[in-house]
Formats: sequence, C-alpha cells, structure tokens
Amino acid sequence: MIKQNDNLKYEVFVTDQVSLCRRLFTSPRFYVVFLVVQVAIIALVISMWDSDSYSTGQMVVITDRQMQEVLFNGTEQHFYFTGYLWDTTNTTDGAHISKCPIISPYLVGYRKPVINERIVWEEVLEKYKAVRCDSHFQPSNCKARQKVALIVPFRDRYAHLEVFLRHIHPFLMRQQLDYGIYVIDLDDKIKFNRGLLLNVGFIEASKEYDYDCYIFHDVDLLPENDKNLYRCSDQPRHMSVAVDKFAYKLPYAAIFGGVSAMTKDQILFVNGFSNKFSGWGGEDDDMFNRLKHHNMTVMRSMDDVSMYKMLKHKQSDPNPQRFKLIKTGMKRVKEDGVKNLQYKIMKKTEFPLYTYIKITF
Ligand code: NGS
Repeated sequence: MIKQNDNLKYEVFVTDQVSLCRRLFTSPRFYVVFLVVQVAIIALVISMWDSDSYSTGQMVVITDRQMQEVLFNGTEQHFYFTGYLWDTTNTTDGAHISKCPIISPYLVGYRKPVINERIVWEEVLEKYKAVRCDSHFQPSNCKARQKVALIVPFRDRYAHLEVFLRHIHPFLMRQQLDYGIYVIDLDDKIKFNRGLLLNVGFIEASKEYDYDCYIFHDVDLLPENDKNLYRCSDQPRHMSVAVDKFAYKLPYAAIFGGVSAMTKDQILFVNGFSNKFSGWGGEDDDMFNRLKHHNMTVMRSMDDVSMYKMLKHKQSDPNPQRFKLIKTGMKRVKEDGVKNLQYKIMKKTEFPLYTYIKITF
C-alpha cells in the first residue's frame, strides 16, 4: 500500500516536471532569455580575448595602448594622464624656454633600420635642432619632457656599438629628448654580468645628471618605429615587445630583457637588478620577479610600435646556475642589488657620442 502510494507520488512528480519543461520550451520568453544569456557570454569571451591585459601569476601585464592611442590619434583635450608626462600647458622654465610639444614634429613612424647608414653628425644636429650639453644631448629650441639615460651593458661588440649609435642618436633626437648614453663595460677577466652592469650604469648616470628615466638597452637591438617613445611611465615598462628574431612575437609573458625602462624610484624600490647572474640569461627574469614581489605592473606598448631589429651575433654561453638563482632570488632582494654594489672604475671616457665606463672589483 505504502509502495503504491510512493509510485503514485513519483508519477505525479514526473508528470509535473514534463509539463513544466514543455511549458518552458514552448514559451517565447524562454527563448528571449536564452538568447540574451548567450549574447552576454559571447560578449564576455570576446572582451577577454581582445583585452590588453593578461595575468602571469599575481602580476598583471598591460599594454600602454591607451597611452599611444591618445598620443597619436587623440585630441588635445584628452591629454589628462599622470600630470608631468602628459600636461599640455606650454609652461616656461627658468631659462624661458617652452616645453617641447607632446608629439614631436620630427617623428616618422616605422622606418627599417639601415645597418650601414652614413651619418654627418652636424647635419643630424641641425636637422633635429639638438645640441650636446656636457655628457647629454638636448633639444636646442624647447625643454624636453623627460631626461633619459640609456644604459648599455657592453662587452667587446664595437661593430654593434657603431651601428647602434648611428641609429639611436637620430631616433632619440626625433623624440626631442634630453638624453645621455652610458656604455658600461666589465674587466675582461670577469665573466659578463648584465644585471650588475645595469646597476653600475644607473648609479654612474645618476651622479652625472638628474635623469627622470633609465632605459636599460642591449646594444644589438635597434628600434624600428620612433613612435615607441623612450620615456618612463608610472609603472616599469618592457619595451622590446616585438623583436624580428622572435618573428615579432613576445617569446613569453614574463620577459623583461632586451629594452626596459624604469624611473629612479622604481629602481630603488626593487633594489635594482641582482648582481649574481654571471654569464648569459636570467637577470631579467629575476627583475620581473622583483617587480611582481613588489606588486608592480609591467607596461608594454602595442607590438606594431615596439618593433626591434636584432643584430646578428653568436649566442653567449648560458649561465648554468641561472634557474637556481631565479628560484631563490626573492630571498636576496634586500641585500643583492644597487644598495650593496661595490666596484672600482678602471676607465671612464666621455666620447662625443657616449660615456664609456669600465669597471672592476
Ligand atoms: C630567456 C632568458 C632571458 C632572456 C630571454 C631572451 O630564456 O634572460 O631568453 O633572450 N632566461 C633564461 O635563460 C632563464 S634573447 O634571445 O633575447 O637574448 O632575456
């Protein structure tokens, strides 16, 4: 009796469910809701796909697409980014010289680097209204919006240095920057150490001039588009996003090598680069971890702007210890960096186009 009663209840339940489903599927309201939900899901997927942001662990990497778009496609009233970089007021300084325009009139956009281009320096200075002042170059007719030090770690690649200088000077002059170039070399007896040389460059350039921005730049990378602005932002920037060697694609999301830009505060905040990476590789990955460890965000430009040609060279010997060092890196952040760095200057020469510094311990 009890059993029969249960069966009856079950049958009533099933019948209810079937009629509910039937009513649902025949109701036009159901299809409208179904359609709206589908459209919302598709829109969400597209927006995530198209997004400029992606996450690597806790760290968000965003492009400065917005910055570039406003700079080159926007109108004047939209220039309300972070104060000092983007203000449009043509104020005058003590020397009564007005600020350079936000967009330099000399920019040409994409231009394939010409390796053996001959240059008459006087003509270049005249064309872009630039002058040399102590160890740096600056526009002669306006006040640059940022003072930028290019720090180039160096070992015995004079052929590359020559090509690099011929390319980078006119490039930086077209951006109307106040800039100095520091080529930092290491005693030949000591294994090459990119991170350590970048730290030395930062310290030495800071002694010479009140730079706003430090660009760590490999000598074999030539920027192809002068809309790739050599300026710092309120977060560290990785600039060599699209290199021809990697088919103009970012090789991996956490890369911070090649060309990167940081302000003095950003560098000091993370204690600069590690000094422990002797030989090739890993010091930039360690820097990425330092930025992540300090909850900073890496900015990247659009890859059609941040295109680079890499000059051909023999691959250096990788440091077999690099992965172990990266793994243990965050334990050493406080005592391994610019703060503890000790070195002696073996040679310092101010050449017309760059300052050369060779160090030892
Ligand atoms: C990674 C290196 C980075 C280097 C990057 C690109 O493998 O230091 O390649 O190098 N990391 C490690 O080895 C752990 S490149 O081909 O541009 O010279 O920056």
